[in-house]
Amino acid sequence: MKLNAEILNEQNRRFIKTHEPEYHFLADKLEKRGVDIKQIIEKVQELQVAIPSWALGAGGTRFGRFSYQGEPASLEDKISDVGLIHALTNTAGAISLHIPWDVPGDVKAIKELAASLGIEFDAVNSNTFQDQPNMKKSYRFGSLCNTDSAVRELAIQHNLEVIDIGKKLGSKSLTVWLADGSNFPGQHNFQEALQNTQDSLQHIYKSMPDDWKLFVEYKPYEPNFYSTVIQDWGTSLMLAEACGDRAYTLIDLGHHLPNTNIEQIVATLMMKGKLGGFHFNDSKYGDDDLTVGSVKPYSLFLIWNELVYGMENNSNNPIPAWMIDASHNIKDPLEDLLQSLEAIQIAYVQALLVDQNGLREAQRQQDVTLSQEILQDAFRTDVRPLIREARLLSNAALEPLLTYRALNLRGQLIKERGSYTVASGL
Ligand SMILES: [Mn+2]
Repeated sequence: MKLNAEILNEQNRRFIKTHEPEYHFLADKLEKRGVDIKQIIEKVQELQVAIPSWALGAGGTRFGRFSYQGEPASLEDKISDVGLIHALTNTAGAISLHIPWDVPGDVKAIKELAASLGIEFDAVNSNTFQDQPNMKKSYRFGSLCNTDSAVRELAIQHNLEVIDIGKKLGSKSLTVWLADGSNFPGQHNFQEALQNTQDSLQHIYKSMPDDWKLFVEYKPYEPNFYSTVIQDWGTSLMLAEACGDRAYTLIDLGHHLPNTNIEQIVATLMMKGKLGGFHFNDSKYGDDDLTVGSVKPYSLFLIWNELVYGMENNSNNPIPAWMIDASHNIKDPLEDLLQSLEAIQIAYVQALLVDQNGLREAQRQQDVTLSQEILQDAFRTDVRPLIREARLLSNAALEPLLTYRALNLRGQLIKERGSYTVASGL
């Protein structure tokens, strides 16, 4: 199924009368303050967030999984779902594949399909957190950290295969997230596990093409509950530095202990030029993988504020590879992603509205109250008319979620794919 501009234009006509006065009111107000509206709209149009192939089916928990009807059963279906989201939002122009869940059969056909929908292949993700059929050794006690060199070798070879698949598709980066860790005190020799992991990552790094980046993701706990080998940003940064210039830390918003100051981690890594990848989601307690912005929108704004500051001031840091890493288990996955994309854009635009000069001056004057006011003024601005305008100018939907529902796109997917499909890997 494919959406064309004609269908979207027809839908947009329903909303244009409400949109226009709202947009002009906000644009006038901001322009009077010296905000360059055109530049902000261009930035919104440029922002592209990769959709991971595992977020297109309903996610599960360790207690069970409830399938969602019309789920994508193949890689082609997954790409076509991202195509729908991209057509509605003009913000999801990339897909991030999980190997071995999404090994492409016909590479040429897959590339053509993606190109026809304006979709690029972002970072490829390796999987050494579960055993695959007919494996000679098991990842039960870890992969890159394992005390058994044969298991480490297996995990390294898997990563090299993932790089090979990515090369064929046009990906330029590899994301490594390890489940490696221990469940009980005494299970691991911490130093040996870390050393093995560093040696393994260096091997993978040296095998990457010269124009590729390696993203090292961290997580404090789960699936192991006593220790994780790459538990925090400091460990990830240390490993990235041990690998080389093209190895970076990847922040996943859900991979922190409660109340961690994530915006400060963003600032620290960007100052060092080492923030390479970014996974969006939201959480209340742990790695909950909830819809972006659904629980802590002010935190998301403060994080974006540091991301914007870093993008403007740290030319040594590449523009991070953006991805949504959430997959909810009871919502329509596509509706969930539309909500997440909107939340990302809202926080981004609010951060762009922060009066940076005023804030620097207030900080120099040690005016704590004014500094807070400047941030909160941006956060309390309803920026949705600017985002709608950006979508309108990109021939996308003024109201992606309402349009998705009005066109009964889920109903059409169910008709096409049936009620009982299950996405690969889930
Ligand atoms: Mn992640």
